[in-house]
Amino acid sequence: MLRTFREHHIRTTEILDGPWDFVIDPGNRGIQENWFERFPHVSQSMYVPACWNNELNLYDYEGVAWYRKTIRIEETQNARLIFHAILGHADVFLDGKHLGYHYGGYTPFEFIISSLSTGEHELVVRTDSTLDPLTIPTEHVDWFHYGGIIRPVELQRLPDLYIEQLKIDYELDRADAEVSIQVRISSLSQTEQTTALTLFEGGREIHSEQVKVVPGQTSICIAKLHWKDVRLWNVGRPELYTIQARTEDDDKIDRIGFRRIETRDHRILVNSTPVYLKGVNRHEEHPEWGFAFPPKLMHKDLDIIRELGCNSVRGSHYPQSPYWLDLLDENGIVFWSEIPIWGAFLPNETVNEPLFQDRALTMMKEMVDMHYHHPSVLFWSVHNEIDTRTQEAYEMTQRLVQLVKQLDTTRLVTYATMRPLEDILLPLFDVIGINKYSGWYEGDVNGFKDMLEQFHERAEQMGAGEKPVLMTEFGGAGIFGDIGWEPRLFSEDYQSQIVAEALAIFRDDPKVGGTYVWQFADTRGDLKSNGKYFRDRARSFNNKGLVNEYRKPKQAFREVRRIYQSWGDET
Ligand code: ADA
Repeated sequence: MLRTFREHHIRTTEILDGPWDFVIDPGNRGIQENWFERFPHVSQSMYVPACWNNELNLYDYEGVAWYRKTIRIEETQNARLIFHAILGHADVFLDGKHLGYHYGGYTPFEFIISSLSTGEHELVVRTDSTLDPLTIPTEHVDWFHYGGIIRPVELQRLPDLYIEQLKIDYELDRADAEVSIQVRISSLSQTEQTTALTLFEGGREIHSEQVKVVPGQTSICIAKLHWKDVRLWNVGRPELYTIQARTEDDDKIDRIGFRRIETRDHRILVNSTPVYLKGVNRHEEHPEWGFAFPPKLMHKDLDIIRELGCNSVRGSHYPQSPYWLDLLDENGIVFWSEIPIWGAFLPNETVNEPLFQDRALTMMKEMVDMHYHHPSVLFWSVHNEIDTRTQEAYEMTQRLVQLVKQLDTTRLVTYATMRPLEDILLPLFDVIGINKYSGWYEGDVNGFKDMLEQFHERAEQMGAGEKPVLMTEFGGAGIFGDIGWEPRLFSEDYQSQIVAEALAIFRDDPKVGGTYVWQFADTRGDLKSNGKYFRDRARSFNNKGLVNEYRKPKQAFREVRRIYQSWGDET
């Protein structure tokens, strides 16, 4: 399931999930040997979506792998082929012909194929999950290096005039909204065509016009509407609006929520009400599924997060599934969305590389496009823990922030810094996220007090003293089941003690506007027996979860639940 609601009532779509033919290519011979035309004798099948590392004998495999699926077309049609997410590099071939290349991991890409003929077609995908110094993330990253087609593949049937995009914007004046609905209608026809375009809100017609589209071109229609007394989307009290654009042969449905986001007095305001953000960091990962996280488990994560008393989730560290965001929209939970620049060991030379920067900009744009309509998204985050002391970091960040501001003027732009006392980027952002591990990687939990005091002073000096500060990471590891008489390192007792103490310190600081415990659930780490990083990850897991990888609660879960449930949403 891609979404919690139907995106089309008229357009027919087929989900190509299920077993695909699969072969790994450790020697990278496939291109030379034309595997896209002659797929090698199949050794196994691989379920799509999935991460191959979860299958037998492929746990460690990082590199090139090929997928093949035969599709049957009953009647010649125009088609839109969407890959909702493939990790790393992806080359797509149809009947031996290269359709295109995409680099990324957590965002969709697509191909339009006009007049796909009746009969069988062979779809081949070459993927490469290799991480290197210029990939995002780079090779040194604190999560397991999965590979595969991790979200569904969709084949849609398009009429000659099809809806390429539905984009909804609005401006709020109290509860009145100036709504602008933009529909792009593209032509795959040889002749000029005309269609009626009708817009509906919750089934009620709100606009209609005739649209002419020149062969091979796109017509852009913009409807400006004034809506009085809209129901606002609030934290914990969500209200959603479903909008459908319909032509004679096609349609597209999306959902929005009306809310205004601001910052004032170190707080995030939603519809003029300050909200204290009670959050967790959530990887969309599970030991049996990797990053191909099934919707059923998203419901479970949601239940646990609600039980914790959270009103916010940080999507660490990459764009998460639209289905997950739909659930957050429906439950009035705030989301922080970020791209996978994970920088703790990121060299400056990398930050400077044009290829790295281009990839980052593309990822940012694709993420904003994908999640644009979700009211739960309040923050776009451009990176995590890069070396924020350098001019190189400043320049790259400036480019990223500028791009986000061009794409979306309504949300807050942010990042997570691990060097709050030396960081030169503070003035670039609307909101500052701080990652710190006092009581775990450094000193005593009380170190947070000192750090925050110095940070506020420094922020003031840099002209960033008014910005809200969120504690975006803090915590410690507790191995599930290790409970004793005393709080030892790696015990559940120690973990719960430092998390509780840290929360009390942050809540006492009026300049801190919210907290995100690292982390929601234990996640598989990137352990290499010959590697120098992450050697403290017992069981090969990052054990700082409030629940373990199978979502069983640790003592820290109970402690955070007690604390979060005792705090109100407002400040
Ligand atoms: C960092 C990082 C997280 C995780 C954490 C930890 O702050 O952003 O992804 O690696 O440290 O557990 O050390």
